[in-house]
Amino acid sequence: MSYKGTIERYKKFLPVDDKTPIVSLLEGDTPLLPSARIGKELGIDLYFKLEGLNPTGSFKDRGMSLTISKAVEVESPMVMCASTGNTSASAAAFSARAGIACTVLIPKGRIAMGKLAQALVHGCKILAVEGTFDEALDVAKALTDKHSITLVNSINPYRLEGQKTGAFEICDRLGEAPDYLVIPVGNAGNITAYWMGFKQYKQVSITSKLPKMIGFQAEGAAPLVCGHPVEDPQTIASAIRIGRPARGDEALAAAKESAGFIDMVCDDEIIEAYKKVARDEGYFCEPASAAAVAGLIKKVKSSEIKKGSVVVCILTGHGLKDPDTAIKVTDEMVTIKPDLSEAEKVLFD
Ligand code: AN7
Repeated sequence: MSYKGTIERYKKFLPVDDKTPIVSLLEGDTPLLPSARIGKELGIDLYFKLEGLNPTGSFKDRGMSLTISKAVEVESPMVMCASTGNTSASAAAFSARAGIACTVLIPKGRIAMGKLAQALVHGCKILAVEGTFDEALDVAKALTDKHSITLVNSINPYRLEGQKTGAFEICDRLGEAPDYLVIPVGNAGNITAYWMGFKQYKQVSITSKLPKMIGFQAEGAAPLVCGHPVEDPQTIASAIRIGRPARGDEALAAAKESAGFIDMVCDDEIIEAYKKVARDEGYFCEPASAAAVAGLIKKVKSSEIKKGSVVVCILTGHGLKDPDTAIKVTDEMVTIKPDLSEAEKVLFD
């Protein structure tokens, strides 16, 4: 049996035809891991979608496969994105695969080390912008408006089309949509894409129900919760340090239409959940992904998410993307001499 990426597996639901060149790294088909402990503690039937197991370590690969394929189809000379790190890593990898030029704009000093390493090693052009992500995106938009360069941020509709395959996989695996879909929100493309995917699968009767869409932003970067843009967003979860989400209106509409909501969690809650997933579940996700887990825990405790329900939580990116944060928020290492008795003393005294 041959391996298939997202486009080949879900061709009939995507805007492709036989002439579309498929650029794929066999992304998607990520595990839906049943929770070992957190679900039981909360009294819900909980699954984690391990999007960090995509080829570049985040969910961005789903949308990037389709977006780069379409850019190659129209013979675009270059693709470009602004990014808090994961989009740039994915764009760099898929462009390398396609053999197409790629430029990424990143907020200087504000993206996680693993993500920067990825962009560097794939050999794209990197512009480190002295400013926020939102300001970098403004420059990317201006450049792509003026020159013949394809913007591959989630303003590009193909990004959402590709990312909706995550919703398809969940329904295919569970037999229908869950009661709740819990997801972190930054530029707001992913929650928008998942909602599109669930609605499309309901239209063709693959699922009979739709989930409530529950999104979480970080407190210092929560424009959709506060109801206004945030000029200088702050959070330890650098992936979602975004003050003017490009798909904000669609995300709010998805929450409303589905009878869900978008709320926020603070950095302490994010870090607590980040360690809890690693320690109670054995899976290492990045801080932005843990925002969803933090929010989930809070909302089950407040009964805004009902006990007994089926919940899928999207763990959007791999923990190894951001080793600095992992090391910064833990300090449980004991230094010893290479000596048996010293080791025994530390372990058993
Ligand atoms: C791990 O890479 O915006 O709400 O430029 O990397 O669809 O933006 C990343 C976002 C959640 C939020 N989790 O998703 C970028 C970027 C992780 C992320 C989000 C991001 P959206």
